[in-house]
Amino acid sequence: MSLKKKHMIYSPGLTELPPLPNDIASLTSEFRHYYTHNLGRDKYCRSLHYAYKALALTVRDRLMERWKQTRYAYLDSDCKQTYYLSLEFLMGRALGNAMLNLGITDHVSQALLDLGLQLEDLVEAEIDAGLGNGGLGRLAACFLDSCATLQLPVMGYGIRYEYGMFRQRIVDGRQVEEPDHWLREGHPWEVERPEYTQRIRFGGKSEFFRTAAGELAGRWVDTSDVLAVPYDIPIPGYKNGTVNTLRLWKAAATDEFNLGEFNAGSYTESVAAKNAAENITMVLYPNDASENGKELRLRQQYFLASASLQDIIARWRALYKGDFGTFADKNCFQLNDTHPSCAVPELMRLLMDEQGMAWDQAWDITTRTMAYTNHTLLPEALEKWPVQLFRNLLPRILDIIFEINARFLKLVADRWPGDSERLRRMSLIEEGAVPQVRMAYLAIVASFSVNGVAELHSQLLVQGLFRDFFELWPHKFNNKTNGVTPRRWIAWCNPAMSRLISEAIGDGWTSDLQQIRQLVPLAEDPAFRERWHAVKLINKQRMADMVEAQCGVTFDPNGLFDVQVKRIHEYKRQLLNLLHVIHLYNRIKRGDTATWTNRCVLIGGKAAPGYYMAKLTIKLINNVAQVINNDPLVGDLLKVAFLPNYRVTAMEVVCPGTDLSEQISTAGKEASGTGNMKFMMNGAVTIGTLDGANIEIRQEVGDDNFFMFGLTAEEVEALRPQYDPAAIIDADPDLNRVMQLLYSGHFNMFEPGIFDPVINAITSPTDPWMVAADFRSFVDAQARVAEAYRDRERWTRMSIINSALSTKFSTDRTILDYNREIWNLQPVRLDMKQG
Ligand code: 26Q
Repeated sequence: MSLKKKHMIYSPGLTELPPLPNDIASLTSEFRHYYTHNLGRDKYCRSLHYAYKALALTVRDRLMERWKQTRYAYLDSDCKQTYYLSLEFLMGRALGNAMLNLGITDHVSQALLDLGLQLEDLVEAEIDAGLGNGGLGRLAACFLDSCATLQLPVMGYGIRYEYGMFRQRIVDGRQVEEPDHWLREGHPWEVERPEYTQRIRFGGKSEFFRTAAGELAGRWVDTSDVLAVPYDIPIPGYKNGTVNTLRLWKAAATDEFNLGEFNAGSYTESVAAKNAAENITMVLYPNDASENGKELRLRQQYFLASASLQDIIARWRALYKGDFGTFADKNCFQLNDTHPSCAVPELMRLLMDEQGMAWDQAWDITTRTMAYTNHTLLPEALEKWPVQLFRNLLPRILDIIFEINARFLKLVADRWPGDSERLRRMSLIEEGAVPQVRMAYLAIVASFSVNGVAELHSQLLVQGLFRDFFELWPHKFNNKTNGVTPRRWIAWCNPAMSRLISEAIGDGWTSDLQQIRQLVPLAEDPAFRERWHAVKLINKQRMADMVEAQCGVTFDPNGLFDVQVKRIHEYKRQLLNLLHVIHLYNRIKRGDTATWTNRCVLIGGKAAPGYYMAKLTIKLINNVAQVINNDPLVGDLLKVAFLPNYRVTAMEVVCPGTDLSEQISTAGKEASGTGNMKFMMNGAVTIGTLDGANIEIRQEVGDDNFFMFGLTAEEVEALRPQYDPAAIIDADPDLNRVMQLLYSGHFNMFEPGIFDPVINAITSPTDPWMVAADFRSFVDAQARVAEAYRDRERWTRMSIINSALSTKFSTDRTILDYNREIWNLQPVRLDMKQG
């Protein structure tokens, strides 16, 4: 105690500073200060990185005061808080977003110009924070932006992976993965907080004992521990003085790590063995469907859950000591899919084993604070972990899961006496050769709210995967349709369109997207349409420049820019897109071009490294592109490119430049989609199936402004038993010709047979994704697209209407829904009004 006191300081004068000025001269002088005095660079330094870093530090300084004030305001108001627990936060770049939300972009740009520097060049020097796979991770990032903008006390908790999502290179048309060591040159946005380090247990054994009061209690002994060290990242709201926190945990070895070996004299070996502990946060798993049974992944999940909960409980105890009476009224945990669902048994353990609570009180707190969001409809993607793995790694946690299950099954048995089949179906433990823990069921049983991410998805969940649970607890289930933040996905990534919109309707739309509806009547104004079209052309040229640089393919901005960017997955049906491309190529070869719309097709996305069919699809796209782009007969009629290393930063260029957004998943398989919303906001028109949020997009814009095609989710399931792709191919001359081209090896002349698995998948009556079933309908819809695009006035009208009616898809709306129906937080207004 006295030791601790000696190291403590109390000096208000140390931390009370006036706000930093944002005028051009101050920005210039601080930028120069960081560049020369802090980073030690001089006029001979040629690396842009240091200029970026100096600017990042200058901007970060302006967040610090607001960050502190936000913390104080939350403490002072004693408000309820929500914790967004997620294994992924796909943040992308931070600099532009911070400047935008502080409202200092123009001043910074001018300050740099005075020094002979271009802001864009410095922005480009920042490496993406790629700590996520795709939709689920990016959604978490958009949520944080909206929570800060709405001044809601929400904190993100995640993992500080040393290596983020792999970089994708294309070699000979195939994906090659390279490690993404994104922290190599430092990350100026993070602040290490070693004083909040937590200790995480693994292994050992669980035992029961009698407390002094004679009660039976559990404890976890002989564990091998790992430290969790937090790094905080500021999350600025839009021009409102709020700065929230994203806290990311890094694993570190304890000092007693392998003490045994140390004492035996093998000092170096034992220090080297620290690696094992620090491996936990080394790398993001690059699968966007669950990878079953990997011990390291379960370690990551428990590590995040335990570190975050211990951190929250430590803060609670600092204020309320041992009184947990209002804990459930003041705290909420939103689980981003089942990945952090170890939080359920871990909160029980902490409350019982560490805070001495009895089961019923701990369970009451747990079930009043946990809320679970589901992001998938694919049954094979529901997370399950072998019981044996839990027993070895987290024995005390497994005890608690068993106890939760025993009490839950009793409840089910009381409600449906004698229905043992139902007990088997609903058990948290799947019996079989390898008994497994069903994580989704664990999350449902412990949560007061379970939500899907689009209307259709939420409906299908309660009719399908979670039907039994819906019957038991209908009140738990609800929908929260996804969104995207209009700050990054319009204001930042599309400055030309933002200027035009603000000139027309003022700039209130950035934080109140409802206002963008005022563009609807302007769609009928020819002069406005002309300006809108001019903006699109600028954005298409920017995208074409990127495609030229990255793929070596020339896109003419007068053509229709037809884009599908997302993870490569069979259910997303990049193959269907490709079949249409081959069909167009075939038409050109046959001279069927009397009416024609020039088209530039861009496909991009990463395949999970172990997903064979997805990787083969990338190879096929590249081979088809190679043949088409080099056929002199084709010329500008059709171009095809595969964009390597698709990521947040690439989407910032792609979505403003796109005319046609491809959202063509097999109906009933894509939970929501969020790329569809980014495209819509930026004035792209969608060609899509009735899947996920596409349905709601079509509802907003109407059938005239959306190209719908394909079977419905219901029709897909009805057709499945008698699905006969061979008959479909036979009956459709266009599809027949496409398949003939594939069979003939036209796209793999020197690589015989390599695409046989693709051909077999398409022609198989058990093809789960029913690519052939939707071919005709897709090609017909594409013909309507081509016709619409030839009428420039019509297309531009559709484009404006899509932006104007995208209001629903702002995460500001999504978050207000979460807050009204799940979190019940009070916004905390701050005195510091601007920036
Ligand atoms: C789980 C266990 C082990 C290893 C990996 C995983 C894992 C990791 C990531 C499982 C799934 C994911 C990611 C899923 C995802 O991104 N889903 C998407 O979520 C979006 C946001 O709600 C939706 O819009 C998409 O429809 C959905 O596919």
